[in-house]
Amino acid sequence: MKSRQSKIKRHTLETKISLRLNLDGKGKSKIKTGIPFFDHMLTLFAKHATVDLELHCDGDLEVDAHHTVEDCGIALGQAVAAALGDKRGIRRYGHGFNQTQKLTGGTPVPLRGEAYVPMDECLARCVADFSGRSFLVWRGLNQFAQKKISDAEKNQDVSSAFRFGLAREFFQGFANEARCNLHLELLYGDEPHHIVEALFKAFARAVDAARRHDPRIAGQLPSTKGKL
Ligand SMILES: [Mn+2]
Repeated sequence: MKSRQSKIKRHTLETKISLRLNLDGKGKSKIKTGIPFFDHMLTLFAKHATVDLELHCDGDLEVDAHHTVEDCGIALGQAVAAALGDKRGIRRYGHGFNQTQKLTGGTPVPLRGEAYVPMDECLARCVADFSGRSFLVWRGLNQFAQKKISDAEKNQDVSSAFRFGLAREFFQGFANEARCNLHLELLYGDEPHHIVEALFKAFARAVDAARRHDPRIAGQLPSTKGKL
C-alpha cells in the first residue's frame, strides 16, 4: 500500500507555514516554529503517532505565540485530512480504552489504541474520530483556564502559557480542519510541562490508532453513511 502523504503551504499576514506529512512514516520530524517548547510537543507528536512531519513556521512572535500555535494546528489538521484522503479502510476511531481484537487469521492482537498517557503525576486521555465533523471537547483543565490565573502565573514559563490556553487553540484548529471529533481530558496532573506533554502524547496515540488500516475492511468506508 502506498504511503499517505500531504504537503501544505499556508501564508497569512500573521504566519507563514510549510508542512509535509507522511501519515505512514516512521516518527521522524524536523520542526521549527520559533517556540522551542512547541517544537518539543510537535516532535513528540510525530514520534508517538509514528508519522513523519516537517513543519516550518515563521510567525509573528513579536506579538505573542498565539497565531503561531493556532495556525500550526490548522495546518496540521489540513495535512491529516488531505493525507487520509477518502478514509477507505481506516479504523477511524482512536480508542480511549484497552481492547483486544481478532484480526485476519484469528490471532488476538492487542490494539495500540489505548490513548491514556501518563506523564509522572499526570494522566491524559484522548479519543478521536475522523468523522468528517469538527468538535473539540476539552475537559479537566478548567482550573487552568486563562480567566483564573494570577499575574504571577501569567509570567511563568512557556509550558504554563500552553497549559493556560495555547494548547486548546492548537487542538481547536486541528479539530476544525481535520474535521474530526477530538475529546481531550486531563484526568489529573499538576506540573505544566507534564500536563501539556501528556495531552500531546495522548493525541498522538489516538491519531496513530485512528489512521491505521484495518485489513478486514480494506477498501471500505468505516461508516454506514457511505461518506465520511
Ligand atoms: Mn518534555
